Amino acid sequence: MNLSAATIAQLAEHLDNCQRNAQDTPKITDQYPDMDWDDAYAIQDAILARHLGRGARVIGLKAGLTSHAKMKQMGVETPVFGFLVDEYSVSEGGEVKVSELIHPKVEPEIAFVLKHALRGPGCHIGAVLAATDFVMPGIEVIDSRYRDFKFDLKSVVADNTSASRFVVGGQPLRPNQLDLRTVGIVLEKNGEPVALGAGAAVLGHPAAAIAMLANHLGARGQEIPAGSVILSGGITEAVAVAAGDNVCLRVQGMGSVSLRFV
Ligand code: OOG
Ligand code: MG
Repeated sequence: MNLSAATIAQLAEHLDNCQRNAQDTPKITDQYPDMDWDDAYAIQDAILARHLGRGARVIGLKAGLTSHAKMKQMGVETPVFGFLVDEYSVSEGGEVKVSELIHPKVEPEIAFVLKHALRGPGCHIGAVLAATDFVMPGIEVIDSRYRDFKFDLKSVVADNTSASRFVVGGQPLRPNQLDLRTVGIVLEKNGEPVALGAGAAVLGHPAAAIAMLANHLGARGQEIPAGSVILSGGITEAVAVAAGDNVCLRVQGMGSVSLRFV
């Protein structure tokens, strides 16, 4: 760790305020170039503590930058992990108010719901599938607090990996009812397909992203709790949205899930 406890607390407060006020900021590594990975996750943890202090509940976790399309779009090379709190959850077909966000984008994802906790190290796809109750379509709304969505990995980790809203829905399936590598997805905006892909775009198999998350948490003495929803990461590039947009994700054999921006 290269940052003092006071600096970590101050950066957490700053990013938390940016999110709450829908205001952007230059990426924090501009001012703190020595920030390391532990500092970045410590800032994310301090933001989580602020949410919990306001009465929020953690309802899930997310992996991000798990596909080449996303890594290329953002110019980075390593997956990152964040948390999902109750206020991020949008009901199926529900509304997202763009006035509460800075510059939202949507991502097509496969969501996992676990029946057993998962703990690394050594977690692999097989362990993930054994622990998975069901998978379902999910749309993540990301909203980097950084100006023009420009960041490096440490800045985006500190900013809880741009998490802001998500919706899950459609037809849940047991993991043995489909091949998550070949499952096809189409993301539509206002009825037009804007992105398409297949599950294997995420690390060869979306369950690999969940295994990486379990191994990441295991190294910090934590686990993925049973019952959590986990977003495995955008299969395609993220797509910018504006008020009035209707977004629908169709996943082969799993129906569709949608939300509206107002
Ligand atoms: C970081 C979060 C990326 C994903 O699914 O790849 C992410 C960002 O691109 O702002 O959630
Ligand atoms: Mg995502």
